[in-house]
Amino acid sequence: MPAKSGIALDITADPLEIKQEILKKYPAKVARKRAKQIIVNNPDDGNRVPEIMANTRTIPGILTMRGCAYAGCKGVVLGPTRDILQITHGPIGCGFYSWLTRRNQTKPRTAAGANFMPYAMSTDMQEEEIIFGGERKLKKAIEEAIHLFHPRAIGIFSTCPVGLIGDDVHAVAREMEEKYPEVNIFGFSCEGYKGVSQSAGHHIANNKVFSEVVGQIEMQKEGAYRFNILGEYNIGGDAFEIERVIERCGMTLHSTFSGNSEYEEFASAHTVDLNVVMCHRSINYMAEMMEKRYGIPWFKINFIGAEASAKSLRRIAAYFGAPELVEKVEQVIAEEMYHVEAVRQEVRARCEGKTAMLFVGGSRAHHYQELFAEIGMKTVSAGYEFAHRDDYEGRKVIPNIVVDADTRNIEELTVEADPARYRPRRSEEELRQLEKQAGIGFNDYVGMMAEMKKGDLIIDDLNHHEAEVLMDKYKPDIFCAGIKEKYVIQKGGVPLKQLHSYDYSGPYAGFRGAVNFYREIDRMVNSNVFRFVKAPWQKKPELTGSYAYNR
Ligand code: CFM
Repeated sequence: MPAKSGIALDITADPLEIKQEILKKYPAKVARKRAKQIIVNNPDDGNRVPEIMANTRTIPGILTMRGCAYAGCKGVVLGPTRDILQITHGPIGCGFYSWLTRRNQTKPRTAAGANFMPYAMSTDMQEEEIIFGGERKLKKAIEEAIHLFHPRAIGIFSTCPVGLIGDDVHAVAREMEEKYPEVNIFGFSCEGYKGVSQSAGHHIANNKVFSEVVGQIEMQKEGAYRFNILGEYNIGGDAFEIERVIERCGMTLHSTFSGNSEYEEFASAHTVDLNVVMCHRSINYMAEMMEKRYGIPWFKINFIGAEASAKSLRRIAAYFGAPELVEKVEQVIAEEMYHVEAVRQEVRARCEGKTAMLFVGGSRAHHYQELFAEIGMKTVSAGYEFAHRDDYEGRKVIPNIVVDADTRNIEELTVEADPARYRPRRSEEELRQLEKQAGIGFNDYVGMMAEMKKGDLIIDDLNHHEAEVLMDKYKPDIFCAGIKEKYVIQKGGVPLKQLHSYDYSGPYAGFRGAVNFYREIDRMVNSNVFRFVKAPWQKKPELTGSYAYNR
């Protein structure tokens, strides 16, 4: 494996050849499908990129990096909310393994503030419930939770067996809400098998939170510039850093969906004047629905990367338009950048020209390229686990995306303007003006591929075999993925940075986060330790096999 020398490697690998190398292991039918999901990037001046196949089923037998719909709903979108009491209706493993492994942090505003995140709550389904039904046990669990914790809201999350045996979590929620009208109780049909990945769970979560929570409370936080951030989950404390910067700028972050968030903030999120979207994949549905019902415009921002953070702050300030705000934001950026710059230059001197690969869920494979670029590192290959074509190619392709049976299974809500509360925050003309003057792309996301280079290899739903080929051919200086990949890659002599949980580190968002990230990557790519690693399979012969499928 890689003869790591500490000097930057020249990337002479031909991406088309690497693609062929990957495909040649597969049976013909599998190779045909994977060929559409492995694309050599070729953006043109008009941000047009080649088409990639995404959001389709993983071929059985392939070791995918993906998770399930339950993970996307309970773990990802609702998990970081501290005071919605969350009950996993299912066998104990689902609840336990989705409990805080993502390192989403939280901090109640007052010492008395509710925080249920230290608890993993589950109905602990047994054979008896599988055979005779689990609704009775679920009702008991809800009553027990209400008596012990007095929550304002309870979410019930369905796991695979719930769908298979036909427990009606929504009927249970309604019944229990009648009995306890002071508690908002809602269920999610987020059985793990829904859709093709956790992406389905995001959509299910968006729908329920929108229809059952948003708009329930009329509350406005103080401040003239009030907005929500959608799709920021406070992994490793990211949201704390973003909150710090926004507060310094004198703006009001009303709610974050859902890092460091509270029920009341979700319930009153419709009162703000702007939504900005960080993770497009997991929450673009919410942004669209809130615009349709309440008239709140949205645009995409990114707080990963110091430059990206500065750009995002400038756009938010431009949207509100007040000269004193614009000035204050510039002052904050200048002060923050002063500290970032010193570290960036120092780290860049050691990292310039090194190469990175990023294979993460649905946003980070794109966002983190910013941070690498800031220290002079090149991304040579990247892909998402479960994102859709719009996250790769930009939202302009949405009308051309073919809706298949798996997607059709996930409910698309019909949303209309609220007769009393719809209020366009800006006129059409003002929005067009802002697009022209501040470069804000309302309702848009250009996607990852347009911002990557020609010849970069883009791979959707990367698997184990493909990761090995990439390692072998590109010999990257760092590989970014998750815990399932970490030790295989590191045994191969390349450091792996977990971009889901951040390993034990963070925050990486905002300005202080950028400094943390530069330091961490510097430490990893310039460490000698990986040079001495010999993987077990390099010493002993490897067992190999081939697919029997279709032969
Ligand atoms: Fe969005 Fe996320 Fe991501 Fe995601 Fe995730 Fe995550 Fe992720 Mo792991 S919401 S799509 S479902 S940015 S948990 S905080 S790191 S795969 S790239």
